[in-house]
Amino acid sequence: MVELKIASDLVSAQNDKNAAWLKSDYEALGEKFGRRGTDIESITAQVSEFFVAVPSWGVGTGGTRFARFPGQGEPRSIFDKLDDCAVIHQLTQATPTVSLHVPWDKADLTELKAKGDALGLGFDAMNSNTFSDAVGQAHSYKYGSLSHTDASTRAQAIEHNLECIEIGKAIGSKALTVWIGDGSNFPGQSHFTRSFERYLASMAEIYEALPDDWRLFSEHKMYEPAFYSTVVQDWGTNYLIANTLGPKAMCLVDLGHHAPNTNIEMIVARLIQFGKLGGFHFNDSKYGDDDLDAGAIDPYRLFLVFNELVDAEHRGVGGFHPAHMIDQSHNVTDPIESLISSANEIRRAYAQALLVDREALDGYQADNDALMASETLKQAYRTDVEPILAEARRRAGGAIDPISAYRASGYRKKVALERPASFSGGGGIV
Ligand code: LRH
Ligand code: MN
Ligand code: MN
Repeated sequence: MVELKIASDLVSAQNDKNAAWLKSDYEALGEKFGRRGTDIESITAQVSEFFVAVPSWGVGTGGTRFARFPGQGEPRSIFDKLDDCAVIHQLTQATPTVSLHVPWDKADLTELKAKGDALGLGFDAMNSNTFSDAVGQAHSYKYGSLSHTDASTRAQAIEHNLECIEIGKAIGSKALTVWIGDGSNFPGQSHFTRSFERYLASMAEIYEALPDDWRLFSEHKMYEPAFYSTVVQDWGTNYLIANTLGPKAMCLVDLGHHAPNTNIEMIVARLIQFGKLGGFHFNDSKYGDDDLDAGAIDPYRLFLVFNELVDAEHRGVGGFHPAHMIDQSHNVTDPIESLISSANEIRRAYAQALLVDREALDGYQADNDALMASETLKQAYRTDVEPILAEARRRAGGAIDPISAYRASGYRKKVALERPASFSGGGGIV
C-alpha cells in the first residue's frame, strides 16, 4: 500500500464538486473531436501514460543570487522533499519519479530506496554537482571541475560522478546528468581547445563506468556562472560530446539554457534526427536561465517543442525515448503548486501536439502553403484540452483540480508545524 500524504477522502470530496462540469465538458470535447475523426479516448490514454520527473531541488524555495525568501514548511532533507514530491504525484498522477542532486540529497541508500518505495516514487536521472564545493572536499571548483587545469581537481570531479552512478544504481536510476559550471569570465582566461579536450577526457572516464543500461546526459548552457565562455555552451558542442563519447551519451536540453529567441524546437528536431536527444529540463524563461514554471511565459514554444516530439513518435523514430524532467526554481510561489502547474502544462503541450493533423500538415508543407501549415498547428494549439487532462487525473485517482485540492488539504500548514522555519538570507542556487 502506497502511503498517501493527502487523505483520499479529501481528494474524492473535491472531485465530487468538479465531477459535473468535467463530465459535460469531456463529452462535448469528445463530440467535437468525433466530427473531425479524432477519438478522444485515444488522446486521453496517451496523456495518461505521459510522465515527467520532479527535481528534488525544486520543492524548496530556490532564491536568486541576491536573496532567498523561504516559505513555510521548507523541506529539511531529501526525505521531506520526497514527501512533497509524493503530494505532487498524488494529485497530478503525472510525476511518479524524482530526479536527485548529489551531494544535496545524500542519505542512507537503503532508507532512500525504502522511502521512495513507501511513497510509490521511483528515481529518474541522477545529477552530479561539481559547480559548487562540498564541505571538506580537497580541491575547489572555483576554476572549474571536469575541465580544470589541475589533474587532481579533475580526478576529484570524476570520482564524484562515479559516486553518483553508484548511488543511482542502489536506488534504481538509469541515467546520470552532468552539468558543469566550468568556463571563463575573461577573454584569454582559458584555452578553448585545451579545456574542451580535458573535459572530454574526464567525461570518457565517467562514460567508461556507466552500466550498460544507463545513459549519460550532458547539459549545455550558454552562460552563468561563467559570463564570458562556458565549456559546454550550446547544442553543437553538446552534440560533439555525445558523438565523441559513444551510444550511451546523449544531449540534455534545458529550455532555459539558450539565448533569448533561440529556435529550441529546431535544436530538438536536429538532435532527434541524429539520435542524440537524451531528454529535457523543462522550465520557462524570458531573459536567461530564469527557471520559471513551464509554460508560464511562452506556452506556444513549449507546444512547438512537443510538436517535434510527437512528430518523431508519429514517424516511428527508432530508440526514441527522451527523459522528461522539470528543472525550476520557485521564488514567489509555493513550490508544490508551481510543480503541479508545470506538470499539467507539460501534459497540456503534449495533448495539444497529439491533436496536430499530421497528414494535413505534410500536404501543406509539400504545397508550400505556409498559411495553412501554420493554421494547422494553431488549430491544435488553440484547443482547450483541460477536460482531457482533468479526466486523465481523475481516472488515475488524482485530483480534477489539483491546486484547489492541495490548498483545501492544508498540507503546507501541517508541514510548517513539523518543519522548523528556515533562515532567510542571501545567495541562492543556480
Ligand atoms: C544549471 C541547471 C543544472 C543544474 C540545476 C540545478 O543551471 O539547470 O541542471 O543541475 O540547474
Ligand atoms: Mn537544468
Ligand atoms: Mn539551469
